[in-house]
Amino acid sequence: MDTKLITRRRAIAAGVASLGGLILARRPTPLPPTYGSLLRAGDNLTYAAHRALFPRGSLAREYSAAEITPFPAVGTINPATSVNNEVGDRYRELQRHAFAEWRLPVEGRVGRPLSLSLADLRRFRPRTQITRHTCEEGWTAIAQWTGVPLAAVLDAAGVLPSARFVVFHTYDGLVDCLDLVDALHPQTILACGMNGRELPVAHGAPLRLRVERQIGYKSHKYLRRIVVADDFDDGGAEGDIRNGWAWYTGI
Ligand SMILES: Nc1nc2c(c(=O)[nH]1)N[C@H]1C(S)=C(S)[C@@H](COP(=O)(O)O)O[C@H]1N2
Ligand SMILES: [Mo]
Repeated sequence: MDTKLITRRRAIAAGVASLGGLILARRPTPLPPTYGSLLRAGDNLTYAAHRALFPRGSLAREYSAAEITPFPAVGTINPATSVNNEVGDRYRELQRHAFAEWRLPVEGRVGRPLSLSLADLRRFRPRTQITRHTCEEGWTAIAQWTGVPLAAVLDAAGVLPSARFVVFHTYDGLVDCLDLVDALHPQTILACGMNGRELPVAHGAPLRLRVERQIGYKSHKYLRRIVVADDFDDGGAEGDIRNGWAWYTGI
């Protein structure tokens, strides 16, 4: 009888371990490297405090359709307009065919590497959320986003137990990552729809990330590739930290 009880408990534990449990069962996430930057050392303090103090699944505020505002598309350059650049050329080609040939590799430390078309992504159970985007430049805007929870895609790919980060590569050359707390957060979605329409190129077509528990620049546009990794990767000292962008900007 005891054995039966244990078996049942194990079975329940195994079921739960597929998503949220993924985090709890793991070693703590290592702090990102500082590359000798004082700024990054300070960010690490904020990061450690947020992770220690705040509940993991707590949701960012969601709004009603009546609260949707105009939404600027600033600061980013359509990757197709960058010339003499292989990735930009590829984006231009994909855009010409309405992203029919666009595929999103989900690879790295996963049991089942994926290569997802937009049609594949639409087969996942969708999530729609109306949230406020906060740009580090001082403006905010509210929009409705429709997409697939990143957690569902990661679950389909089967994240290996040693993995700690999810790395994003974009068609405008960005490399950045999230820890698993933010990657598996229910409001972290891969969005292909904005305000009830297809995501426009200016806002990151065909697919962008929405990370509602961080400042707007973590919501990467023009997604090209997702890599599940054991180790931290944000493009290194030559990446965005060089320009003063913090890795963790929890709100
Ligand atoms: N690939 C990519 N994603 C990006 C950026 C970028 O330059 N490249 N800029 C970020 C910043 S600073 C902001 S404020 C938002 C802007 O999103 P929007 O163009 O939809 O307003 O995208 C974020 N995602
Ligand atoms: Mo921004």
